[in-house]
Amino acid sequence: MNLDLEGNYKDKSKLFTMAKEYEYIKKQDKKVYDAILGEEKREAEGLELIPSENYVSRAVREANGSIFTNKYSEGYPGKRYYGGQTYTDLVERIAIERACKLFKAKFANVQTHSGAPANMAVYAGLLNPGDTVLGMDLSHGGHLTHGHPVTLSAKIYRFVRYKMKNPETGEIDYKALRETAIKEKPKIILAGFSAYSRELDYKKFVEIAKEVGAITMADMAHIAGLIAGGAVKNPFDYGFDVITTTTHKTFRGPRGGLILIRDSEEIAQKINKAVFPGLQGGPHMHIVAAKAICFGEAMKPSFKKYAKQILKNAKAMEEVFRENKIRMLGGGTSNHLLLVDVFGSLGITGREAEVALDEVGLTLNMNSIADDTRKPLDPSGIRFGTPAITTRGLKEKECKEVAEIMIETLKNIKDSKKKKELRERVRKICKKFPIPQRFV
Ligand code: DSN
Repeated sequence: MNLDLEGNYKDKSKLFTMAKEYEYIKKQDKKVYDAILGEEKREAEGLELIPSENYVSRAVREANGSIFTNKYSEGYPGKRYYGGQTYTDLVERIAIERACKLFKAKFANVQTHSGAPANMAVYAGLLNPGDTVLGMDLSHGGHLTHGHPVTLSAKIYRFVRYKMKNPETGEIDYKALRETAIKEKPKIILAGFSAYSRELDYKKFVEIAKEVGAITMADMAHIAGLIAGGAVKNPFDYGFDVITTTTHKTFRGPRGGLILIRDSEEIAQKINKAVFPGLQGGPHMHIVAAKAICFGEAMKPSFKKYAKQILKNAKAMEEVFRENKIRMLGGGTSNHLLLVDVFGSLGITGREAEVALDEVGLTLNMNSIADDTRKPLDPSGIRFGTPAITTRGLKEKECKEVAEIMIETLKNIKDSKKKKELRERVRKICKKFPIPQRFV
């Protein structure tokens, strides 16, 4: 094996050497094996800038592939509907205990499959059909599951929105939020985002919610790892009632969801019932085991360092974009991501930018910007972030170089020769910073 005891590559010139892990797949199913190897090569030879992606530890992947996948365990620890639950109970209790400790919550549901079902479970547990939720507008950074008309939740519940007051600073229009809350009487006020680069004023949310008698829910899917690592504020410190999150993204765990309840047993029971039997059947216990490992990793001092470095790296990229006078929504970043108006600044669309950057080995996604006049499938912006490249070991200096490569690519979008040179620069960084196999 080309790995040292820490799981890092001994020979850094080898970009991917994990093939040995898949010897059974190789023997049994060559087509799937080739697809896995292709993905490994893609991940190893390019840099992942999608702010919701990351590289999990070897231990998380091992738990993901563990024999817990064989087991049905409907119910909750100590109250299951099938026999043979000694170890599922054990592992789920570990996951719950660690999740509660990390976020200072009294209750946690670790069974929800991902972020969208976690949000749906909160709505289903705490609302009646037709009830109102006040959430962030999608084009201002909110998420599809915060009531976009294409979702099932929008067909069942009534969503009303708040926006930023000023897209140049990212400040939320708290005055309008309060007025809407008083007028619409939401049962839930929802804070959270998937394309917003600033911190929220949780205290203001709680004050407004108290005034109108609403429950406060924070969808922290993007920044849960930053909260766990102490790099940004925890909504529970300001009195929020419920947090939903994914366990991948900045959290660096398996693809999955998590719901945390600050202290209300009544809310916790309603949400547990909504997850099972309301929305899901048997939990995916191999994922619950991987979540427990991820939460354990997030408790270590090295994770705190990691979370802080994500922010420093994003700031370093911000500087380069500012120097180049490229418009950033929110005027920059206070978290792990940046949303850049490439159409307004450089006259190229988000899609064109995404394709060109992919050609040089930088993966990110096109994204709508606030009140975008362009369509979501070819919007004005791109969204990128630093969680994955920070896991890979890049620091401020290298992140600045990545930002410079991005800007050179965007300014030379039709110049194939230039893009080839830039591709080589990305490859060099990838060779110097291979994907770590184990980092805790
Ligand atoms: N798909 C996730 C993201 O990229 O932000 C949110 O669901």
